[in-house]
Amino acid sequence: MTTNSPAFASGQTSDLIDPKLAMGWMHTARFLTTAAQLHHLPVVDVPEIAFVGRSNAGKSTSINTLTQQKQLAFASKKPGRTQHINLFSLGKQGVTDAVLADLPGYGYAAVSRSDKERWQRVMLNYLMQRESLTAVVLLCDPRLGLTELDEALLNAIRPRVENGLKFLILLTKADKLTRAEQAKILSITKLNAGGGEVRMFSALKKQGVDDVAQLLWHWSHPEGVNTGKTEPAAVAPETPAPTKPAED
Ligand SMILES: Nc1nc2c(ncn2[C@@H]2O[C@H](COP(=O)(O)OP(=O)(O)OP(=O)(O)O)[C@@H](O)[C@H]2O)c(=O)[nH]1
Ligand SMILES: [Mg+2]
Repeated sequence: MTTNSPAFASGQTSDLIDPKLAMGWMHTARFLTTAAQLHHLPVVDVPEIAFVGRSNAGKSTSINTLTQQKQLAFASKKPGRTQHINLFSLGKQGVTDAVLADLPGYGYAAVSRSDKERWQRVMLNYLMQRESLTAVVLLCDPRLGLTELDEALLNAIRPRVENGLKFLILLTKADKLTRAEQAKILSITKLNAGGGEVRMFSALKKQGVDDVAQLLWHWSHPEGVNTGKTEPAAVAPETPAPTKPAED
């Protein structure tokens, strides 16, 4: 299993950013904009990392945990909470050097068929066409494993993965499993990950948080730790950005 990040590819741990710095970088996250459709999103020319997965898998919660902010993304016990693509900017001193995207979940039974189809279309368009998309984090509840829709998503992004799109399968809610169960599902998922990274994660126990922050930092800074350079902000909204997330 490899990533395209020099540090991860070479396995030289000295090349890795200090997890504290990676966490500090994640903490800079701020709301950028929200959109119901791909063509309403601003053009972004910094790396964009999308959080995708089944409804209720823990996408919004993991964004809040990674960014150490309680309510940046809307999380809820009720599945189907996120209904827009919500973008968050990352970068120190207000200089955006990456964007996180929180996407609505799929597979929520109580949604009407037409809504489901509309969302699957918006999501697939986003995953296949969004130019700034450089990495996908697929969240999966390990008690359910990779579902048919997760597999369909992995198939849809495969051509982009072959062209360098990175992906991470994040096994969420690790706190619901014993250590032995975690080890087992981790090794099974790694076998099926097809070139992607796999990590266990618990928002409740803060498990895997530093490690994922470090990975996302390296994915967003392929030039590495030593240069530390940040390009100027590169976000050009096509439409005026609303000041707060739409009700979702
Ligand atoms: N025990 C436990 N519960 C979690 C964890 N992460 C998320 N949850 C819970 O799972 C539920 C769903 O979390 P969300 O983050 O809203 O899930 P989502 O994937 O964004 O859902 P949609 O927006 O509907 O697609 C909430 O009740 C969270 O508190 C975790 O690590 N451990
Ligand atoms: Mg959500």
